[in-house]
Amino acid sequence: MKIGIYGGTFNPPHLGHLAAARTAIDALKLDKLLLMPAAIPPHKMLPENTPEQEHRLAMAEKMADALAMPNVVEVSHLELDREGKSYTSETLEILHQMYPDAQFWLLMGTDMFLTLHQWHDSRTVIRLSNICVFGRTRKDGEDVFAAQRDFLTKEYQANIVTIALPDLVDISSTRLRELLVRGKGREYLLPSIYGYILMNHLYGTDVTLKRLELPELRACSYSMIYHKRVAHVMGVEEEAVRLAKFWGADPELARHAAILHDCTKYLSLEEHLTICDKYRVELDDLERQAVKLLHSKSGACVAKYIFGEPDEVYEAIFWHTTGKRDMNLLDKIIYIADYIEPNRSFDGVDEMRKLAYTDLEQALLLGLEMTIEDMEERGVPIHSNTLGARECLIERGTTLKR
Ligand code: DGI
Ligand code: FE
Ligand code: FE
Repeated sequence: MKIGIYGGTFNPPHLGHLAAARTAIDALKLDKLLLMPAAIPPHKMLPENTPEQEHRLAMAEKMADALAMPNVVEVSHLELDREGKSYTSETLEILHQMYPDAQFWLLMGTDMFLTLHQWHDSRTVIRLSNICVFGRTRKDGEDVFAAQRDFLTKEYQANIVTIALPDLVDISSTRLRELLVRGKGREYLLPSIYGYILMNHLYGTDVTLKRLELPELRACSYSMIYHKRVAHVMGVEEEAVRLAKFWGADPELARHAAILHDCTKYLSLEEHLTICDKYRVELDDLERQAVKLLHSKSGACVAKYIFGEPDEVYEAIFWHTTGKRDMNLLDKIIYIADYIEPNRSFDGVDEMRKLAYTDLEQALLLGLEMTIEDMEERGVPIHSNTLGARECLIERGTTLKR
């Protein structure tokens, strides 16, 4: 088994780190890549505005999630959990005990590589691990590496591989932190990490979360969900705006509701209940037990009270999972967009897509019928608002020609 170790302060992790991780996995054919956020010892000079460890860890987790290789990429707490300064030699010794048969690859940039012989117990480091060096800019080629590589190979019997990063994102964390204070730097970050920084006001980013510009609003929303759901949310945004323009609803309200509609999807039951209690949302017994039903309620609260969205957006998110009697145009659009966005594929999706642009009520009814059928098959209790939404349409003469 080949294990890569990518250590750093990840303060914050940026697209350069992401590209390096991806390239290393490919080039070295790694079976596992450990992202290893370093502990910053208390006596060391901290860079300005360094966030709490907990935040650096959360950001590293987001980077791992965005690499979308859950069986390969892992965030290791090994160095954060140890007191004080962590020596790489010690980390490697621990890892060797954890994975006795593994072959290790330590990933590092040029600067680190050029001082490798001066590290604490560098002989142990080189004995226990192979070395993989990233070229940071195109000019760091062979000529810069060559002397150090020859030296380490002769003196320490090091095994060294150098890889050039394609389309290199040339940014350092130091420079990025300077940009962030001045309200810049978004283009160097994963949206989910940028959003996390904004929502937690890290690195001196002091923006109010009410009425954000769209890229910032999207980033915040994506920071609250897993990477695998982002495409769905983007699809709902696209579909909701298209439907709003087609049916004469406000496309910007539709867009905002779509961007935020699933933002609390991954909260725990407890977290949903805390939010709903705080904002005095009345819940019935079924809702109190069903996380699936709660994310629309808590999501609506987050949209309104954290991001300052207007009531129309609150309502559309609030009803997007069950629907209800007397849905307004925007409510219907968000419900349907969620069902038919371009990434969805299920039996009947094409029919529903066609109806969405010919008869909105029929599209809605079809969605409700499919949900009810599906719930019945799975033996899940159907919420009275779902049934009410269907009843209301039928009472008003909507029928499905199936
Ligand atoms: O959040 P999404 O996955 O994009 O979609 P959604 O908000 O429509 O949530 C779908 C989930 O909600 C799905 O697992 C079924 C569940 N759901 C929808 N209507 C009802 C329901 N669950 C219960 N118990 N009762 C309902 O009436
Ligand atoms: Fe949802
Ligand atoms: Fe959704």
